[in-house]
Amino acid sequence: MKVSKKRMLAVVAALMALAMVAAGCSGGSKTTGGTTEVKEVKIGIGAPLTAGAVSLGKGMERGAELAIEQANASETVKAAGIKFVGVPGDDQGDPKTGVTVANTFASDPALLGVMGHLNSGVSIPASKVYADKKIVMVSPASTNPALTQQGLSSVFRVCTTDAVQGPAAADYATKLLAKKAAYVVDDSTPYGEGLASEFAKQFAANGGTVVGTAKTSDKDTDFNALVTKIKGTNPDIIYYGGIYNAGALLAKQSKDAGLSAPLMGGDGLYDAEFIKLASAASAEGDFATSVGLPLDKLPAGQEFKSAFEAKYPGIEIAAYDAYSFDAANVIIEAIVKEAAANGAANITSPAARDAIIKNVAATDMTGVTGKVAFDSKGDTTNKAITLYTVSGGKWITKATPDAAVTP
Ligand code: ABU
Repeated sequence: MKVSKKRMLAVVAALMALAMVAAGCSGGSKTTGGTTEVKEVKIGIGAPLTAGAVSLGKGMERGAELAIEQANASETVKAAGIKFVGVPGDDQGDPKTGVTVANTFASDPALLGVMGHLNSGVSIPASKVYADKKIVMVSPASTNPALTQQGLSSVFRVCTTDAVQGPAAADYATKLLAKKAAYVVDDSTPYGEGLASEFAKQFAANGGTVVGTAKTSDKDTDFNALVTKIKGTNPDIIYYGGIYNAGALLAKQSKDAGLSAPLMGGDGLYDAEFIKLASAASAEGDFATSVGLPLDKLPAGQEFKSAFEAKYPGIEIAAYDAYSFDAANVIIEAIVKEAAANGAANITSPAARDAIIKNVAATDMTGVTGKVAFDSKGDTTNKAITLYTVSGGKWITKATPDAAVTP
């Protein structure tokens, strides 16, 4: 991926030049006895890697590692006297494990930023740990609004929130798909509850009827009793707030029971594993929204795909790989800018940590996912939501926000 990377590095190079003039110094690196010292800076990669939404979590790791590899190969980062190291932390999609991972990250003085986490239920408690240690956190994927409503200046996300995704899904359901009767289920996680509730409000506001609601668990595997209940209400769509692991089983069991209403959910369903777990036949015609635009609609999408395929041959790009690439680059850019201004040797100081957080807040970058910038709470200014559907065993784009969402 060269274009957006080039743009990012050009900005950093210009900032470095300005900073060097202002500081009257020769750059971020320090030369001792003819040897240039390189400061190792760590970026935590917090994601579910062995349990929970592993397919999405592994994608986050891939995206961040690609950004780190490209940064380390760039002359700008070398000149700043920095070498980045990605440190994976397996939160297993579990809030308690996530806090343990956060504390491990926070105990490392060389760790200055965290690209993560995936699950809002993990990101919210972990973000407090990072805030205490002035570690900047950029989530590529946690969409529950509460994450950025805590008043923590170190917390950011490059994905939009479920206050945008839920209503957008309801608009697609009512205005594009002409659905009138929704049965709304959530998995009792902060993500699932918030998303389902935002969907239900907007579905009703658009004139639809919520014919029933149910709460499940993200660990549930048997939905047969619920499916019988849903069948009795005759919905023309089932909305599920939750992740693909359980969502796929609900999709399968509802189709097995003869329900023709498609399942619709959010970005937590938008993964190839959903189709694999449900079976292509059961998932056919189901829907998921996800944040942003599809890669093929983004100017730097093809270049990202080429770089991705070169590093990870044969691996499919998942929903949050590109967002994780951009989130990691936001952190990298902020650190390089500070190293250029005040020297790599000081980069782990409390003052540098404050400056890195401020640099992230001021991000104005063209990433793979589009323009990357934050509002005063740390939320992205990119609020696009795309609708996908399963067709022939694959997710395909059904509608993008630039197309009119009208019947
Ligand atoms: N946004 C999908 C990932 C799950 C979450 O936000 O909790």
